[in-house]
Amino acid sequence: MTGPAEVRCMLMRGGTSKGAYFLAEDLPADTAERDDLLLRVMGSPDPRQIDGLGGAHPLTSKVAVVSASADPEADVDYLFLQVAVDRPEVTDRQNCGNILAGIGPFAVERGLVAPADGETSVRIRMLNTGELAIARFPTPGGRVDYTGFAEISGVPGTAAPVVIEFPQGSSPLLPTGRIRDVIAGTEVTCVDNGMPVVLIPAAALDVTGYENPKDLEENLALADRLREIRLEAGKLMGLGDVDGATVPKLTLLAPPRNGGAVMTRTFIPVRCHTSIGVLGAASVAAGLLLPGGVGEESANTAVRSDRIRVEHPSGFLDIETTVSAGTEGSAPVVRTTAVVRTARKIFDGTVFPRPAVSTPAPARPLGGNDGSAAR
Ligand code: NQM
Repeated sequence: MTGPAEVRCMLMRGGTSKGAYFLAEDLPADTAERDDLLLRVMGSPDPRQIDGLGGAHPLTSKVAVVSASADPEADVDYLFLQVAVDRPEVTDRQNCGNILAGIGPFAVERGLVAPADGETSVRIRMLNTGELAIARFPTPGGRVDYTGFAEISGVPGTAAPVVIEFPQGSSPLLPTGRIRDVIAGTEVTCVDNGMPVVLIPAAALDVTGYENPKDLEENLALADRLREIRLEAGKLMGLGDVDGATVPKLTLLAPPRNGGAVMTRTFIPVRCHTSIGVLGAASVAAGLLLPGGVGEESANTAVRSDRIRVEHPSGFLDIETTVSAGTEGSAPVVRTTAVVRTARKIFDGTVFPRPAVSTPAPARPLGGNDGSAAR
């Protein structure tokens, strides 16, 4: 596979993630060709991603593909692609609510959406799930203004707020049909409010839920238990064989420490998140709002209100969500979810992917001298 030698690309921070944003028309239409190109753009597979844009962690090895939408309910289509760091794999099996924060500004920057003078609202069809999101952000004088006073945990400083609303979705909130399941001997709640997540009381896995992410990642006994739960949960949640997949996520729950509703540690699904994903947090919040879930043992359910503060390793994320619990026999549904994020354009330009095939160099002495002068 060859593909283009250079591609127009914008590097953006979206929430607590960072990714390469592309117009769909700038990438190959063929999926295999596109994925091969993206691996070479990001520098995968390589644990350091030294020869590409990737930041050597799943949270900084992300791609957004954006185009004008043919759907009358949406302005743009957004496809999220997770580029694996140390495996040659690109997957569209999950969505990303953090990278989503950059989509509206990117759509304006690339001329897909005409900005208003003041604030612009962009309706985004998230192709990974088919659901809709509406993002609002400041555009004084018809230009995206990234500066402002919104603060989000996990990002230094402040920036302009991007307010994202998720109208009621269509996928079941409880994918197994039950508020609790026993999986691999552990009581869990499987929930999907935009991201499939398995909620697990940290204590059930012999950890506190307050450890730092690195220590949790190094706990091999924990990794084995999480893997066992994830593989079984994947089947019960209708996701099939999730070996090697990035979903479901696993969130350990512990009592809050800083006035929020719950403390979390989230595995995505092998590395431990340094904060928490947006849609992951939306699923945690919905799971806490439903009576009978495993959150009841660990969370402060007195803080059950429309705004749930989800604590995580680097601070907290506030999620506004309303859930109707479902009357006798009917399944619970989420009415709306909203969140504030920030985003920033880091660079806009041309990315030069690593060549498709590296040709072995002819053997010659160091220094570029082939020795012929000495002969
Ligand atoms: O849950 C990480 C992130 C995410 C996904 C992950 C996300 C979300 O923090 O909406 O944003 O769970 O892989 O970017």
